[in-house]
This record gives sequence, C-alpha cells and structure tokens, in this order.
Amino acid sequence: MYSVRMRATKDEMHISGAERLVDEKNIKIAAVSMIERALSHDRGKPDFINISVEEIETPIKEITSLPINLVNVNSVEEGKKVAKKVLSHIGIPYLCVEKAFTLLENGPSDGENMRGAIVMDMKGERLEPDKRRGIRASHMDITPIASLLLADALSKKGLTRHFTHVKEALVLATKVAFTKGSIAELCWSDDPFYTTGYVASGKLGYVRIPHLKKEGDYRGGRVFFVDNVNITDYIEEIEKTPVLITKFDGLREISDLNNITGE
Ligand code: WAQ
Ligand code: MG
Repeated sequence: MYSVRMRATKDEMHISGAERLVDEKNIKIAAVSMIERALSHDRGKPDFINISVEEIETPIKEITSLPINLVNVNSVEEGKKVAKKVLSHIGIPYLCVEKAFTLLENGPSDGENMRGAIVMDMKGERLEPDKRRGIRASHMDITPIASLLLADALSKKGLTRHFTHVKEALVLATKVAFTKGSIAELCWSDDPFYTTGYVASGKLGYVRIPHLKKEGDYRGGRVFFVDNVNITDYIEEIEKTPVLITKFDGLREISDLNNITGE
C-alpha cells in the first residue's frame, strides 16, 4: 500500500490538504483527484502544491469506524452545551473542558489556528511539543465499500453535501479514538462557513453537532484528551501508524441526548 498526500498553500498559508492509502494501481487516480481538489478550494488558488507518494511497509491496522450519532441543536449556545455535556459524561474533568473551549474559541496558537491538534491530559496540561503545529493525525483512510455505506447513510438524512467533511472527520476521529491513551476528541472546523463540529470517543462514538461556532468565524481546531500516555509514543502512533477503516458502524439520530448518556 501507498500513502498519497497533498498539501496546497498560497504565500505559505495553508489552502487545503488530503491523504489516502491506496494500492499501487490507484496512486495515479488519487494524485490527479488531489490536484483537482487543490485547484478548486474556497480559500483560493494555491501557488504551491505538494504531492507525496510513500510506500507503507508497516502492517496496516484495519478497524471499524465509530458509529455516528446525529444531535439536533438550533444555536451555538445549545451546541456548546451539548458538547460539554457529552465530554463530561465521557469523564473529562470540568476544568479541561472549559480550557479546551477557551483555547479553540480564541485561537490556540497566539490567536491563530494550529495546523494540528492540542493534546491535553486530565489535569488540563498541553502535552504537544510544538504549540503552533500541534500533532497531525496521518496515514489513514476508509475503503471504497465502507465509504459508500457512509454516503448512503448520509443521503438518507439529506446530508450528502457534507459527505467529504464527514468522511474525513470520521476517519480521523476513528483513528484517534482507537489510539491507546485517547479518551475523547473535540473538534470544529476552521472553515468560516462550516459550523459543524463533533465530540468523538470510543465510549459514545462520533457525536455530530451542527452548531459549534458562528458563521463567518475562521477559528477552529482539535483537542485530543488523553490519559496515561507516553507523549512520544502517542505522537508516533497518531502521525505514523497506518490505519484503514474497513467497516462503517452506522448512523442514527439522537432525539434526546439522555439516550446516549444514559441519564
Ligand atoms: N490532525 C490533527 N489536527 C488536525 C488535522 C490533522 N490531520 N487536520 C486539521 N487539524 C486541526 C487543525 O487545527 C484545523 O484548524 C482544525 O483541526 C480543523 O480542521 O460535518 O473540517 O479540516 O461531521 O477545518 C468536522 C465536522 C469538520 C464534520 C472538521 O476540520 C461533519 C474540519 P478542518
Ligand atoms: Mg479546514
């Protein structure tokens, strides 16, 4: 298998990125579609596109996706309340939850977004060695069949237009959730017009929350909440171990949050 990755920038500012794990015969198709994607991003036309193709020699971990739980909220205020309730139910201390929200709301890298994620322990300490870059989940993908089942489930809920965002976020969240030491993840997009975010965990799956920030807000980010990790090993696993999602674990609507938190 090969890891095919794309990164596009303009004036050294990030425009878009993508990655796949593919067989040799699919390298070309993956690379071409990534170039097309880089050239057609909302953020503008890149002046630099980097495509890398790397043979994967370590065995690929095959896993089932987290299940998707759709929550319905009507405002950012309600969305944040739900996200905090879910995190607290998973067992993340109040102090850590509040700190994570404050960081993402204000731009965790001196008011700017990070390229990667914050790693926070159960005392609220940030463990990522580089506070601007953060840690970057990489070397992960979903099989065409699992991806098709996801597309089908989304289309039944009228969410087809969000397919690419959901797919990539679900792949990342699943890899993170299955990494030893991960307890939960909080995420919302840095795209000013993409207000949806999620709380993901092995315990409650991928809880998708439509409003975690106001439209027009360019701030976003990710926090990986961890416990008992050796940070070097944790980063190695998140950034380098290849993971392929071979099964989609389904999607359901949560009308009452208490149904998942069991309260
Ligand atoms: N590893 C770690 N952190 C990352 C990575 C990565 N590979 N890629 C992005 N980040 C961080 C970085 O701080 C970005 O600013 C932030 O996450 C948001 O990235 O509808 O689109 O790619 O269910 O803007 C979630 C909801 C969408 C999807 C998330 O994130 C849905 C999204 P974005
Ligand atoms: Mg983005």
